[in-house]
Amino acid sequence: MPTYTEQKFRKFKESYFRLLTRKNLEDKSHYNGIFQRYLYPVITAEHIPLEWRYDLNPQTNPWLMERIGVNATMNSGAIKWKGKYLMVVRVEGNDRKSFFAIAESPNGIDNFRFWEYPIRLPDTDPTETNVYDMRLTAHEDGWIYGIFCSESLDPDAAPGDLSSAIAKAGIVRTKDLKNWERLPNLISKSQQRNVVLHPEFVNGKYALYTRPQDSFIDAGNGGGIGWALIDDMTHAEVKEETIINHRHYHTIKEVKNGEGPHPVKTTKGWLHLAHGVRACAAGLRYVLYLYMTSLEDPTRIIAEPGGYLLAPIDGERIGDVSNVLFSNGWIADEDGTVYIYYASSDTRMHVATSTIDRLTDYCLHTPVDGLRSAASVENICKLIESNKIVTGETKQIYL
Ligand code: BGC
Ligand code: BMA
Repeated sequence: MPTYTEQKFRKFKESYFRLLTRKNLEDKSHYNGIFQRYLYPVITAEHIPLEWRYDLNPQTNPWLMERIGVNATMNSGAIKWKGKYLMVVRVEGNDRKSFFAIAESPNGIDNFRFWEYPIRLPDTDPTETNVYDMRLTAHEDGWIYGIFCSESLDPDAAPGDLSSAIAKAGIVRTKDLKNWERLPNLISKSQQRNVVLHPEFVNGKYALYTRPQDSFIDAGNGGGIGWALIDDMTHAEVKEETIINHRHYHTIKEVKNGEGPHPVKTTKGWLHLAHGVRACAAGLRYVLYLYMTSLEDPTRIIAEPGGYLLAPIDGERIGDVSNVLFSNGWIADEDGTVYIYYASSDTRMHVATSTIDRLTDYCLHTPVDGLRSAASVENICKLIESNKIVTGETKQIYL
């Protein structure tokens, strides 16, 4: 007969495996024809392996107490690897320290499981306090690069100011996602948080999407998504930076914006996913938007639909940092399906699915932001006009 404690341990493990193996379902309550949301988040703090959090020996932990708490799983890079859908998850402990860990799924929408250990990132700088938001790029040079934010206390912070920080871009590379080689941090005149490697050489050079900012939080007077050509990733230095995607007054990206994962190559152009931030009485609001650049010249915008693609809804609105959607990972499959992995409110990971065809159609046929209310009304009136023929039919259906 198993003891009461043994039974408790067994039941606890069973409920964990039920969570891991739960089938995800399309969320039919929201429709827009552009993407499909799913009912359950794909990775939450509850998905973190029990071995990382609990002493599973009933002798030394008779109360089955959590020994190391995990606060959130969020902002994850993504890659298809040996037929599996992988995320390099930003895991944040109860101690506020973030680290990276790989979780893998057979189908991209459920059954995500973490590998046995979190990533032991080569620890090269004792002042580096926190690491987060890794973007993965399988580059045509044969390496998989991970670029992430490496954060330290600002050495110039006034005494007693324990919040001012500086953000640098840390760089690692790997061939197997197990052994990671750390390269020197990106050298750049300004702080950098959202740095992303373009998957192809451009004019024989590596190309980075950057996000220059004047201070840790403020984009400052420049801002926007930048572009820089780099000679050597083992000594990466931003020498010249041009802004390719700007911020504008009274838009979803008025305060700041940043590249999400690396863009996807389509026959019509490079498809980009980015985040835009605006300020409001409730604080910063983060939403996701798309834009496209030319295949011939990846710095030239060829389409930018007005407004956001994805904004927080329902339970997504609430979390550690509420009113935030953030994405630094998506997977474009061989059959044209796109898995958009996004975090809600710095707390949990979700997936939304779409296709390359739908997303490019959305980019090319959604009116651009006219930047003024009057222009938005004009866009609606144009659509009403062109709908006049079908409206006749619609009215008949209603009657
Ligand atoms: C947090 C990030 C956040 C950044 C700017 C960091 O300390 O870990 O999640 O994006 O501050 O607010
Ligand atoms: C940042 C990002 C994310 C985070 C967001 C909201 O600037 O880099 O890490 O999701 O703020 O807190």
